[in-house]
Amino acid sequence: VGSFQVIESTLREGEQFANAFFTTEKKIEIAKALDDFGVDYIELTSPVASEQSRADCETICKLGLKAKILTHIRCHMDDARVAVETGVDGVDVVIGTSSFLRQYSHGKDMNYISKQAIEVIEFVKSKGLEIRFSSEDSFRSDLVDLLNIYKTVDKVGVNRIGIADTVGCANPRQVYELVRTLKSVISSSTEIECHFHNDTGCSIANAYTALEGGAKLIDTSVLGIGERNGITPLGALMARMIVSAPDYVKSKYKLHKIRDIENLVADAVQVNIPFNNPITGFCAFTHKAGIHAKAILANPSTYEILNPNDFGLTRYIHFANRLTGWNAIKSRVDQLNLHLTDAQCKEVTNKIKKLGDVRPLNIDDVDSIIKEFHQEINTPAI
Ligand code: HCA
Ligand code: CU
Repeated sequence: VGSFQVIESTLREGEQFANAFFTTEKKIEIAKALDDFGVDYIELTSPVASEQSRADCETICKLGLKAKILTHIRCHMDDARVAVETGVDGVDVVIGTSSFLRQYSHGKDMNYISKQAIEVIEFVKSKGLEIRFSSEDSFRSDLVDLLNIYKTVDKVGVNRIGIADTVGCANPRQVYELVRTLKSVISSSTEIECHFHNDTGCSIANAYTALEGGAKLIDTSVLGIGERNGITPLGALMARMIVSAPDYVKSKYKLHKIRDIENLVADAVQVNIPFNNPITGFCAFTHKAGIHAKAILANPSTYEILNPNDFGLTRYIHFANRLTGWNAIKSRVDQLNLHLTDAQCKEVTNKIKKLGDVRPLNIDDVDSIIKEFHQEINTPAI
């Protein structure tokens, strides 16, 4: 899993999110932020989707970003002819291969798909551009059909072949097996790219097992936005991968920018950051139970697999509640610059827990109990 790459699709898959409407300025801002973060590729909406989509694609190609710019098209010469004129570095081509999509979407058989794919691939390559061929709905496609089409395009020569879990049905084991199988039939110079929808909550796990199986590239979007409930989120993938490949992830990506990028996109599509989002959810680094707080104060690794400092964030000990413990309260006492012995800290903790049994507490409640207690013990009895 050591050296994976990110194909960031907020400006393609993400545009398919129910709330998304990106102005040209917003697209530029997002593309620059993603580039600065360190993604390898930025994928843009097809230039044939609309006139403005085409113009925006050209504009982003001219920004001179480090990331390679891709656009995403149907496996059709009409689209390919427009795509190669936009200034992109590469073209991602996709066609549905499952019987569902063949029957109800484009209505083409596998022979036709092969012929079309070869023509498009050769054309894009003749323009000196990178090319990826992907099958849509790969996990509900016939395996023989799938391997045949991949072998065909691999023989013609592509930079990447893609697997797409278009409906989010795949589980990690199926992903691992399909990637392994695929790897055994294509040439070693062809990379495997994967695209996972999150309908059943497996998009991050599937991305991980794909990499374990030998895939090299993962499609992401910021906060996972996309069609329906979206795809593998960029931030969550970073959380997963910093644990599995810490040196690589820390040296390659500007992790402390994640929060800004997520805020930028959340704002643009008018959603909140989910409370339980990896890394940036409001409580992602909040520790509450007394036992946890005590251990965290002694050594954060006891109850943290991610270090908030790696993302420019800080941990928080939630001490204003009835589950609190005297170590957490002692640390609050220190923060308040008051001096209490351990025994006194235990005593004031009991007062706090008692009130916490009656109603929810906030920090002010705790601070006043501490201050009152401190004053009492320092006021000489008359
Ligand atoms: C879609 C297409 C796609 C394409 C993925 C890919 C999918 O919007 O339906 O190009 O690999 O999920 O199949 O996003
Ligand atoms: Cu998709």
